[in-house]
Amino acid sequence: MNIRRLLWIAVICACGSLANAEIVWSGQQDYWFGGGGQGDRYRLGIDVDLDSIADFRLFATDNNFYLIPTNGSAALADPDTGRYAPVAAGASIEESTTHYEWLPDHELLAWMGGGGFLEADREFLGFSFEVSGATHYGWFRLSHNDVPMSLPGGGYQRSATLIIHDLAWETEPNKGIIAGAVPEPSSVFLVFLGAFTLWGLKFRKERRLAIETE
Ligand SMILES: [Ca+2]
Repeated sequence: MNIRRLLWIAVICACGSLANAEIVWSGQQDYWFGGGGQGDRYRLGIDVDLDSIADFRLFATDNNFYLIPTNGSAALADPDTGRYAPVAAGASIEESTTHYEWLPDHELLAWMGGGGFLEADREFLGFSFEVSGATHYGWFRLSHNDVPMSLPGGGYQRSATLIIHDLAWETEPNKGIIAGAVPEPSSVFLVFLGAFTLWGLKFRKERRLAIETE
């Protein structure tokens, strides 16, 4: 039996505990997403609640990182720039989050020299998404590294990475969540060990598709 099958069995066994959970947390995952330098394009589907419907997509090309909310999702943006921006640890992510607006659009997270998540160090992106037509709130914890790489013969190119450390979401509809809040230690962790396995599967599948079609 391979490790992937074992993970999904763990998911099934842990699902019974979800009924009483309020916040679902991924555990520390530290998922690295490359920036797609030199014309490459990478995509990653993120299924927050494991219903096989992507709630967000990450898109990267030439070291520019975009967030694409899907199926009614949105994320918090700075109304002055119109772009996604970090919220402070401990801030309440809710329908009316002070100093932010909800943006449902394909928009930049970070690019060379700019963006709300440029060189972010474990910063929080507040998000909302829909489960059976009801709105739920959550957060991603992200870091961004923008590293110049020397080239033979001189010069350099950039090689950026976006790191998704973890995520959490509130299972009660319309209830806000505190940025950085996690549940009490429980078997919920096992549920999202499986979730990130799904990310990986989607990533490889979509990446192949991107390579084949673009
Ligand atoms: Ca979903």
